[in-house]
Amino acid sequence: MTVRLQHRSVRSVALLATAAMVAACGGRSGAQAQGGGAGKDVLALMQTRGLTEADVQAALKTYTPTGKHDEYYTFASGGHGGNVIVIGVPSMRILKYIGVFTPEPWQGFGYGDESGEVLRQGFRGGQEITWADTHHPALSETAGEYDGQFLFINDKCNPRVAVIDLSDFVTKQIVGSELIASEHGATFVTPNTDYVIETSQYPAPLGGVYADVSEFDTKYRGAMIFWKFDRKQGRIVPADSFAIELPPYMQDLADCGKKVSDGWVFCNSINTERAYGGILEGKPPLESGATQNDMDYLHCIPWRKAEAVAKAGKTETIAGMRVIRMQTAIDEGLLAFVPQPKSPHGCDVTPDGTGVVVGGKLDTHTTVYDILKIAEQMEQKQYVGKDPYGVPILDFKKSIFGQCEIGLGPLHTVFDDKGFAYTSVFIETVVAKWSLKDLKVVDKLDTHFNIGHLVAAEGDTVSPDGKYLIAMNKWALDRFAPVGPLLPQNFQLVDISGEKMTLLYDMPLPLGEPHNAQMVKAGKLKPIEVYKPIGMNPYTHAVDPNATIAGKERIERKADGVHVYMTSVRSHFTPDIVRVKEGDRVFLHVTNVEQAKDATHGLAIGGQNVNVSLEPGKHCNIEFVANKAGVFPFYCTEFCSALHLEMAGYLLVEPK
Ligand code: K7E
Ligand code: CUA
Repeated sequence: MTVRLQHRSVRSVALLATAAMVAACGGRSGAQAQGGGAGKDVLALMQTRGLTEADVQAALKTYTPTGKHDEYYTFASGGHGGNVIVIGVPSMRILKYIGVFTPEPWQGFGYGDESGEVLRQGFRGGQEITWADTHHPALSETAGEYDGQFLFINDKCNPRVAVIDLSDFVTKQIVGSELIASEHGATFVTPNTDYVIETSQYPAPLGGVYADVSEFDTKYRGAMIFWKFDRKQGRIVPADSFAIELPPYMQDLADCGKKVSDGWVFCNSINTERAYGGILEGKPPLESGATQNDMDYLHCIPWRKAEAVAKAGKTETIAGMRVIRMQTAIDEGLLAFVPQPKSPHGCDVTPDGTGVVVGGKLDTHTTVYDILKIAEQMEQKQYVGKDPYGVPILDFKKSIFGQCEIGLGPLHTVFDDKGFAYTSVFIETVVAKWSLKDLKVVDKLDTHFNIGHLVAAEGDTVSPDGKYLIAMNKWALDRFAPVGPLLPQNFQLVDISGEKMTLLYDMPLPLGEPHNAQMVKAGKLKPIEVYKPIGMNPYTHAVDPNATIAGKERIERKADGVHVYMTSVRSHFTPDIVRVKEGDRVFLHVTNVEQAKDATHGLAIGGQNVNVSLEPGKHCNIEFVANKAGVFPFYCTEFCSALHLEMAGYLLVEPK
């Protein structure tokens, strides 16, 4: 297809291109003359490639020349990949995959060293689990602002929460509770990251016990877990965490209050009908059973009050978790409901903390709840009814600011710096921009195609940046070259700095449904360049007691097996010959004694499923049993120097 450019548009593009060239040349002498020529070249290029003026503008807004860094990091969940994808904005270049719940070979995550311990923390009931359905990453916050220190992410399928340290972009901890059997409303942090919220989705008997589904109403429950985060240690402390028992509805998404509503957490829900399927047992399918009611319930929880109740010991321990039972929560005023229209989804607190925006998958409105009105009614116990479990219900009309007529199937909402909200509208497949002041839609942008979440620059903090938004679309359909029936997802970068939203870039994401993301100013992160001092263990944040000092390499036979104290440096391992006997347990204590940036080695051993990454200064402890006699070459997996191929050695396993 050829694109014909209007004369006027051709001229303005030439001007645009020229201006861009001049700007890029930094006004050096001759730039003007060169710019003119380049403008003509750009025009020719545009015509050959069939690009419009808008295309060129979009390209100029996203193109990031070699050596230049991006303005924002986006941390996207890897969906079924069970990992996190780090993306630069506006270039949309992938910067890193972070192994989280899934082994990640490139990072040596889960292949022989202590990273395997982290993965094992996430096994449930002795069951090895090496995948996850990651949904909602959350950056740590200080006073409601991203502070660039930690990232949390959940696993919907096997309810777990992971802690990633952004000083080295490594997953340090996985916690999970068998209190609940699945989750969705995670991870969301309180404004100072005191707690990481994780809320169940599909009700089940608490604590992993059995009860037939016919006992759904009496034995099945939901729960919201408050994982206590210790920022100094950079770890969640399960012993200081607690949960609140909830009715067996499907709790969906949550968000924490901020500023005036600091101390509150909200969670929308679906299936207050308590349907549970049973197609072959003469019951309607779950989906139709769960959509009978016109209203479900927004859960309103004053978490600081709940924390005090937990501290006062008014809890019961189930599956190792301190649980505030539902009746206690009701008696102590920790839980109230406000009706929510038609299969609600999304739960997003406004930047000033006064409102919480909820969409509705089968609705045409977003509803803005007024948190202060909710708090006041709960304070004065002004209830209009009770649910079957005795949870008080507030009046819908008395609890809202109002509603915005937005389009069919509004889901999630993020915010900018000018008082606008941006809502993903699933059925209509658009981003709708609307004013928080008068609840009117001012612009809509088509997405390609079905949009799920969307993320804006610092768009869920107390001070959003505006500028950029990414629509995370679940269907790519015709956007990319075909790759078989399983298509990539499509991340669309949108410029939201002007009155009208403009689409800038399509980025295929070749992983399963990467649900949500966080976008943070790049300058807020201060990642380390090398591990210091030499011998640092990333999992203990200390020099490892087994760190090997250059010149002190050795092999020692001890009661528990053969300990090899090894160093790596360009371009050799010391020792490079390791002799053990068949059946020996082998401990490799390997320190990369380099301190030069990017002087990374890897250590892979044939036949042992051992593969670690040794960034400069890092120490790792590898453990395996040499249960097969033979000769096993080991080598460095990073092309670290001209003699990288020579960076190798032998593990000799002598027969018994
Ligand atoms: Cu956050 Cu994908 Cu709207 Cu989960 S959601 S399903
Ligand atoms: Cu070290 Cu290659």
